[in-house]
Amino acid sequence: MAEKWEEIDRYARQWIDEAGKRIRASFAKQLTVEAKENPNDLVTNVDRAIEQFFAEHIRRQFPSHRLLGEEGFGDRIDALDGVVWVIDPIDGTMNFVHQRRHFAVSIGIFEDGIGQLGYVYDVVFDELYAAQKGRGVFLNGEPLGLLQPAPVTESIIAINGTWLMENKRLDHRPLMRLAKEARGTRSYGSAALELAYVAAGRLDAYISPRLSPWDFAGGMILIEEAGGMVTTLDGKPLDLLGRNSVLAAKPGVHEEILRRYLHD
Ligand code: 2AM
Ligand code: CA
Ligand code: CA
Ligand code: CA
Repeated sequence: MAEKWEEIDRYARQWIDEAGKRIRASFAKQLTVEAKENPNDLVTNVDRAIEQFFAEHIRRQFPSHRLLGEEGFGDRIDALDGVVWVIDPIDGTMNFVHQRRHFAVSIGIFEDGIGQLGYVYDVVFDELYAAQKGRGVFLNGEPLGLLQPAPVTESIIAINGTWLMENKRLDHRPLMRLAKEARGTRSYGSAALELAYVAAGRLDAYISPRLSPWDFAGGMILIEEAGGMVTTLDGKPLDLLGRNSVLAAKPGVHEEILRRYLHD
C-alpha cells in the first residue's frame, strides 16, 4: 500500500519538475492569451500544454488513474472511486501573464475521495510544498511543523478585495468586520499558493466564495496534513465534484471565523 504511493509520489515529483522547466522556458517564447468566461478570466497556450503534458504521462504510466483538470484534457468525472488526479496546470494565470511570478502548479491525488498526495509548486521561486497523508508537509524536502491555534486579532487573512466590497456572491459586511479586526489582510491572486501559505503558517486563513476542485485540491491536502482545516464558508466538507466556497485556516482561527463572523 505505502509502496504504491511512494511510486506515484516519485512520478508526480518528476513530472512537476519537468512542467516547471517547461513553464520557465516559455517565458522566452510568444504567449497566446485568450479570455474564457469573461474578459479577465484568462487562459494561455502554456496552461493547455502543461495540462496535456500531465494527462499524457498519467495515462501512459497509470492507465487506471483518472484526471480532473481545468483545461479539458482530463476525464469526465462524476464519481470519486479509484485514483483521481485533480490538476491545475497553472493556478494564477493572471499573475503568470502580467507578473511572471506568483503562480503555481497544483495537484491533489485522491483514492476513493480521500486525499493521499498534495503538491503546490511555486514555479518561479522553485518552492515545492508537498504532503503525503500521515507523513506531514514538506517545503523543498524540509518538514514544516504542525499549525498552532491563533486568534483572529493575531492573524493575517488572505482575501481578495472584491469580497470586501458589495458584490453579488455574498454579504460583504461580516468579511469587512473580519478584515478590520484581523492583524492584516493579503491577496496574492493564486488560490493554490495562498492555501500552501496557510499550510506553511505564513498566512493564518484564506477565504474565497467560489473555487473549483483544481484550485483547492492540492492545497487542501497540504493544510489537512499540517493540522489545519478546510471547509466551505458554512463549515461543511468541500465537494471535489463541484464549485465550493472555501474557508481554510489554522485551528482556532477557523473556528473563530465561522462562529464570530460567518454564523450571525
Ligand atoms: P486560475 O488562475 O487557475 O484561473 C484568483 O483569480 C484565483 O481564483 C486563482 O487561483 C484562479 O485560478 C482562481 N479562479 C477560479 N475561478 C476563476 C475565474 N472564473 N476567473 C479568474 N480566476 C478564477
Ligand atoms: Ca483559469
Ligand atoms: Ca486555479
Ligand atoms: Ca488554472
